[in-house]
Amino acid sequence: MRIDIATLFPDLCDTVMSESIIGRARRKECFELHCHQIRDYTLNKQRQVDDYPYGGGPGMVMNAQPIHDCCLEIIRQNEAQGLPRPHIVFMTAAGQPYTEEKARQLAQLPNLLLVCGHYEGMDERVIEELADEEISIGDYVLTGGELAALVVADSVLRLQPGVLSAPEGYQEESYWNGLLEYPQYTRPEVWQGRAVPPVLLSGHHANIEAWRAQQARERTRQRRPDLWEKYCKDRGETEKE
Ligand code: 6GU
Repeated sequence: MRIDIATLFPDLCDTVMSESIIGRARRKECFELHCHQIRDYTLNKQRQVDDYPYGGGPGMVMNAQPIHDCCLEIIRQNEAQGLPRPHIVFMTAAGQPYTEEKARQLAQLPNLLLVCGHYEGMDERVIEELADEEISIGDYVLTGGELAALVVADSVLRLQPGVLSAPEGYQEESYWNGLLEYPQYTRPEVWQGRAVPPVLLSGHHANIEAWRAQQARERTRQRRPDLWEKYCKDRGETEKE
């Protein structure tokens, strides 16, 4: 998979995507990631990327032109590599809420372009012109789309082959099956007077699996009644307890 990020902070995005699990997978070429400076596509002497909003009001609005020209160059680079025109996602607080289901959809694509703006917004016309969709990562306001784009890139790239060490690793995690994860423990067996649940030391794999499944359901019911209701509905209301 190839991901491109169009942003005013390409170095920030590049640094984040060069660390830890994603950074290692990038060096192994499990995927390709390119960060692009929108400011490089301005046509004015001051390299200004924003202007006052028509109709007045606080803050500035990003101009359509540099975003548009940056995206066209990225599309050209993708096509020169033999890839299709990338699926284009604009990161905006007004977008559709991001979920693991969406991550799994995006992970199937050969290429993806994430476009970051400021929270005051981008000129709506460049969104109309280019966006296949708008995504928000939650109901709170960020100063820019970069952290949101990095959340999307991380959650999509960890689903690519070779990125995680154990391919079954993510099957058991939160949101994969619609339940929260069961609690995990490692050495020592007793820490600060707290013992590991004895079943996990029993070596009885069927009992361990049953305990974990029960913990996952109980946690979801208590902590996330919204997820629990959906989980039960999806299973024909047979598992209410
Ligand atoms: Cl994608 N952008 C901004 N600026 N704020 C957000 C967001 C995106 N998602 C949640 N809040």
